[in-house]
Amino acid sequence: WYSTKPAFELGEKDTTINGNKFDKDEWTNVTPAILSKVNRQLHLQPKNPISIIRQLIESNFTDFKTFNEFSPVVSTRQNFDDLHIPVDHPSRTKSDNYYFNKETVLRAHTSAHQLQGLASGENKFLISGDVYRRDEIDASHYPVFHQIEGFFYLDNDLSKLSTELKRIQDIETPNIELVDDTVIKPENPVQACHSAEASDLIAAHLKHSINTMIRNLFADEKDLKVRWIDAYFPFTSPSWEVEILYKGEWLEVLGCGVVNQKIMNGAGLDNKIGWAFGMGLERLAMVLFGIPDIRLFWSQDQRFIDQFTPGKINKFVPFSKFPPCIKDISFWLPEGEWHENDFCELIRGEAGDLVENVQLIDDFKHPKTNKRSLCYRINYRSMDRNVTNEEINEIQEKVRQVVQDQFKVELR
Ligand code: FA5
Ligand code: MG
Repeated sequence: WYSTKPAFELGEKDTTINGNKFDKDEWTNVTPAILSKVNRQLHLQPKNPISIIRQLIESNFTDFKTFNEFSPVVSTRQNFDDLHIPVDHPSRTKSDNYYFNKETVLRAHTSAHQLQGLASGENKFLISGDVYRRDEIDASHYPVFHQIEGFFYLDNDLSKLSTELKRIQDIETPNIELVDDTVIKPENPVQACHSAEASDLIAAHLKHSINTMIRNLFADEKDLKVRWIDAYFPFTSPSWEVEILYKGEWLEVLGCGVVNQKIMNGAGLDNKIGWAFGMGLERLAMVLFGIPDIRLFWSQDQRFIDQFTPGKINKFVPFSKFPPCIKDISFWLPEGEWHENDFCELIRGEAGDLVENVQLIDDFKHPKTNKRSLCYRINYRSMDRNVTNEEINEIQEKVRQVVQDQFKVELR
């Protein structure tokens, strides 16, 4: 589709996104590269693997209401405060998030919409969407990815909880190797306001629901191993993460837990008890479709998109990659802190999707002056065409300029 107005505009004093204007302040750090992704909505493009996975998950959670069109532009209240994330929590920092201003941010997780889901009055719902985090650059990290949130609650009543647990346990599912040796411990406790029995029942319901979903999704994968580990989130307790063994490495796919009762009470649901999970769709899609690079999901190349069919999981057949262009940059650091995320972000600002990965290849401290020197290797490559050395040199020159200006480094 085409729109006559640009979806976003970065002005001197404010930023406009889909018709809404936000004043800039010292928190503003959204970039054109990131804002250009906001309307892509891969989770709603029927032939994109992200959307195919979303639908398969939705069909696994029968009777769950689905919300897939909440705007990714949210208040810091929605993204943090509503979830009882402490004011000084590191997940709030400017180096981890994309802020329009002090009060408005691109959501960093679908949990930002838990209260909206609760306000709908539904007791079982799923929320999917694009989420944004400033992060490193490589084959499995991209500043935009997709999550699906699950939320379920019930009367805090032991007999109702047991009946409901029994109901879902009676549904048959394929078998896979699944390890869960987590036990309740002081570092990952039952909430003081919950009885151990009720918390255990809702946790068993959560774990069974997630294990069933994973078993169904991965029914055709050979030798799949899944494990549960303890975790921490300010908005759940106890909390866990689920990991999948993929190509010899444990890949974290979701976080979950028993919902912080303050969230339930805040929504007027004092006599209910609930669970929630948040799962990354790219990680699942990479395993299930055999997609080697997270940037491929964004490819507009027909050789990518035409390989997929709604409702179906099939292995991706790689098409020839265009050659990379590799450039190094080294510099002496000034005094003070060095944030790699800010550096990566700056490169992305200049190179957009042409940057495939950024890797620290040398970290050297001068024995006499104590000055630290870093060397990064930047791998440039296009998903859809050949890049020329001239155009990459031009980008690299800009990167050098901006790195020098912004971080006051001394280029070598
Ligand atoms: C969260 O985002 C919590 N909101 C999840 C949650 C929801 C917990 C509800 C409890 C209750 P976390 O930051 O761990 O947690 O991210 C959840 C999942 O998103 C990860 O397990 C992973 O699958 C995916 N994910 C996180 N960061 C990235 C990334 N940079 N690239 C791709 N996927 C990612
Ligand atoms: Mg995590």
